[in-house]
Amino acid sequence: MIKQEKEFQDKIDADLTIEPKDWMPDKYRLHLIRQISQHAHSEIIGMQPEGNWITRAPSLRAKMVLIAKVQDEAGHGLYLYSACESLGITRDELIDQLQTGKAKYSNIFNYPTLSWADIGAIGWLVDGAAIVNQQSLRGTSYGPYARAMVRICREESFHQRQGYEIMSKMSNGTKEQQQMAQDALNRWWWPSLMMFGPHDADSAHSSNAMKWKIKRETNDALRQIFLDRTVKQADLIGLTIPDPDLKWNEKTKHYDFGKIDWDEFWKVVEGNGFCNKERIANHIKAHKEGIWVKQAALAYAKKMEN
Ligand code: BYC
Repeated sequence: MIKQEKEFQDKIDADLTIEPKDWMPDKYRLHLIRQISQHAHSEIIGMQPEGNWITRAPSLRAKMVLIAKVQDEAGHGLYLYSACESLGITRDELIDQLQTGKAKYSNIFNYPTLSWADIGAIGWLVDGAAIVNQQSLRGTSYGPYARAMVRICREESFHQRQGYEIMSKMSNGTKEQQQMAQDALNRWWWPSLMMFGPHDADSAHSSNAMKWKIKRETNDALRQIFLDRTVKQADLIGLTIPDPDLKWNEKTKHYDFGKIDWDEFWKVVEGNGFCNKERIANHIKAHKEGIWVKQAALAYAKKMEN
């Protein structure tokens, strides 16, 4: 091992953060660009399924809360793009990777939002899963990524409650509302479990990610934390988790659960989910239509420099 590499690993082992100007192996840098950009793209694409319901929110309060949440996601994307740029890649390159399908984003945002209850399910399950993952990432070894996570986690916590409130109201509402809430849970449950990525044995990047403390916990460990927490929350509001194999395991003190459909997962992340094409087409369109804003902002900044 070359001297620089040893010093780098020693820092990580001592739980010190790696900062943009520190020496780092290329593989670490590229690993982070891949993960942070995937994370940023997820925040930005994730605005679409929720944005779909802003005009149809059932009350002014619900509309205001949803708008605030969607705006937060834009902010998360921006912190994450900035963290990613500190690794030596430009925003334009990152956006190009997303729009040409070179970069992935979370599987979950390729499912449609069919009813208002889906907005509840996204906040409760999707943000709930994201919090578990992101709380762990607050301890990630790359300083700018870890610091971005602190604020993001606070906001995600509000998002999770926003979703749980909707689900709780609907499951305590009319029979039709209860059915809508259960239907949303049925559709979002399994894709939410997939958000944590493949099982540890099939996770190509986990071994380096754990060695470099990019990940502090494995995909399966985080999935289990989310599952244990969420089953109890579903019980509390009278909803049923759509898994006949779900049962409490007295020995492990965790819930055992059924098989995840990994064929569906790979189909979706490889671009063949319900909404992949629509999500990317919307992103490209928004960029084209908004180019004049970017040009005006850049021209203004240039004028101020002179
Ligand atoms: N979806 O070796 P693995 C939000 C890919 S947004 C798609 O385990 P890794 C919100 C993976 O990229 C929050 N692809 O990978 C926003 C890899 O393929 P590549 C989103 C996935 O990186 C708006 C391959 O599968 N959160 O909360 O060690 C509204 C093998 O996987 C997924 C984050 O992005 C997936 N779910 O672990 C509401 C968290 N999982 O790259 C809410 C940050 C895996 O070799 N990311 N793949 O082509 C991470 O923590 C990690 O990247 C993962 C995957 C746990 C996701």
